[in-house]
Amino acid sequence: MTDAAAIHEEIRALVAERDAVVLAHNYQRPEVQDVADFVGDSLGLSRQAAATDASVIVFAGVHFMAETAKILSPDKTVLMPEPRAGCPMADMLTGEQLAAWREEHPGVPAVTYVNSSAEVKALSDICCTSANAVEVVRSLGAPKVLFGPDRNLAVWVGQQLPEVEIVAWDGWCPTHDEVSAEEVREAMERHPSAEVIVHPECQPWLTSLADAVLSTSQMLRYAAESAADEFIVITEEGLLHGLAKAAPGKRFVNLTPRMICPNMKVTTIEKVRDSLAGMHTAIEVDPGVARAALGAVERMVALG
Ligand code: CIZ
Ligand code: SF4
Repeated sequence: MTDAAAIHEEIRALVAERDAVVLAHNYQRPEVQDVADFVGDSLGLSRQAAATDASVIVFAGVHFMAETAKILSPDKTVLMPEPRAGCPMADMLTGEQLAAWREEHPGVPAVTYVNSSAEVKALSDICCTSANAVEVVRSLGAPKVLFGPDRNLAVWVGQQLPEVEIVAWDGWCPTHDEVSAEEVREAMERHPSAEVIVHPECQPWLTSLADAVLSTSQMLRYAAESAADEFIVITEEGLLHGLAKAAPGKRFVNLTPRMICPNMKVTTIEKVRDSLAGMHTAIEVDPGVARAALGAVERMVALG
């Protein structure tokens, strides 16, 4: 048995012993995805966290995702194998900043990307993910909305809904924002018949040349259903593992150098095992903040 297979066995035994469920994000290391009960995007994993009967949720992802699981399931123990896994974009908008921003725009609803802290969610009218941002903003029927923290997703949503004035916070994802035009041009020259699929956290020049702008869950579906058999995939490289499973036999080209979110890679199978064995690190959210944040998350989940 390989080392990885032995650790997988240890993890599965601990999962049963602890009455746990392991949730892994689409950007996690392949061997972490392979040991999880569910792999998905933050919306899908939030749904799993809300629906599970297990008493312990082990969250292989970044901090805001584990916090969202705790907000949805306050009575469960939510463990992060590597609690230092943060999201730099989420740190770009603080609760204090959002409160001040809202004061500058009285009466304007605030839509917050789930890539944000519990404090920020608690001060928001509704959350969204990259999979449902357009639908969420449309559902408000408002002529103007504040949208944070991702400026690129804000522009993308505004292009889909020209009737809504989107006021964007100036945050961004370092992994998706820093793709160079040269890399994309070279990949397109090397693979002229490939479809270009781009995540909406990328800059507008890049989403405007895409064949499709999609969240990770949408990319998995799209690749399986499209008539094309080759794709240039412009999102965090962890998704390539899921794409190969979702559309076997198709070819997926990542950019060089590869797009990697360092925070998504700090969780390893060894850390997943150790967190279950030692029951650490439990994520806590202040109950008052969690109650207020739950409203914004539930309004999003209720949209379907
Ligand atoms: O919503 C998510 O999980 C993220 C961060 C990306 C995506 O498109 O799925
Ligand atoms: Fe945050 Fe970007 Fe990493 Fe996602 S890929 S967790 S948005 S830094």
